Amino acid sequence: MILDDLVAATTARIQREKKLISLATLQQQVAEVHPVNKPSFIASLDDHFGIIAEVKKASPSKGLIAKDFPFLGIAREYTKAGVDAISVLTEPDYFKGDLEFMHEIAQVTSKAVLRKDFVIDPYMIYQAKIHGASLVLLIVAILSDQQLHDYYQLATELGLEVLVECHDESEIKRALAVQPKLIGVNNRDLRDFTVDIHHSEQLREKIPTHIKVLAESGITQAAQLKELKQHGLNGVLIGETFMRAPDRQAIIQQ
Ligand code: IGP
Repeated sequence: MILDDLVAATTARIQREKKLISLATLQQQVAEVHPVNKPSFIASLDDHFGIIAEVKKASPSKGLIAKDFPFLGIAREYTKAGVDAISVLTEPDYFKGDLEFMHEIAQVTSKAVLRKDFVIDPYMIYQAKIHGASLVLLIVAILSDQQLHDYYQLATELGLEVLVECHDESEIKRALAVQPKLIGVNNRDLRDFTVDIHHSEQLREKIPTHIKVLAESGITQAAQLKELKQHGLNGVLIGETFMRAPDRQAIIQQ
């Protein structure tokens, strides 16, 4: 399945990157990073339904999404439209992302920034911090319990917020073991790419209400937001619909 390919590609990529810049160097750099002046995304969910807008050039399920990819302009539009955070794909092989996109976006937006990648090594968490992220994604399906625990801890120590991504009830159980503040339920099944937004509504019930929950993927209409709110979801992560919108500000503000 695609996740195995993504993990293999990411593992190889990180081995290459470690040869160029060692973990020890990153650990040194992280100590010199200025504290991020960005608002807490998780705290923002206390008083409203949150929106994370994603900057994504391509994906394994949809192929090329944005032929023209003015990523800084897109991030500025998201910022002006008043989203709560910007998610930036940094995975190069399947999503045509780049850590540099996130680095530059973090400098032009006042919003929280999420590193969207397949974190399988602490190295990537240091990178996220150094390149301006305020949140990292940890995908339960690709991590052992020990890794999930250790990476969650490391991110927290570095002052990053964590979005723990789950797709089914057994993953939610594993996620709850780290006492996360924020869980994302991915509506897309990465085995066959089918999307069902009721998925996040159903799984919301399995998560204690003090934990914030986002619905991720497949959101195309404003009416769906209303429905998700009614089911106790605290926010959404939207990629393709915003990327393809001719007028991003108008669609986000409606
Ligand atoms: C956004 P969509 O259907 O709105 O473009 O989906 C986001 O949820 C999706 O990109 C995503 C993702 C991920 C990407 C969810 N989990 C993990 C990469 C890695």
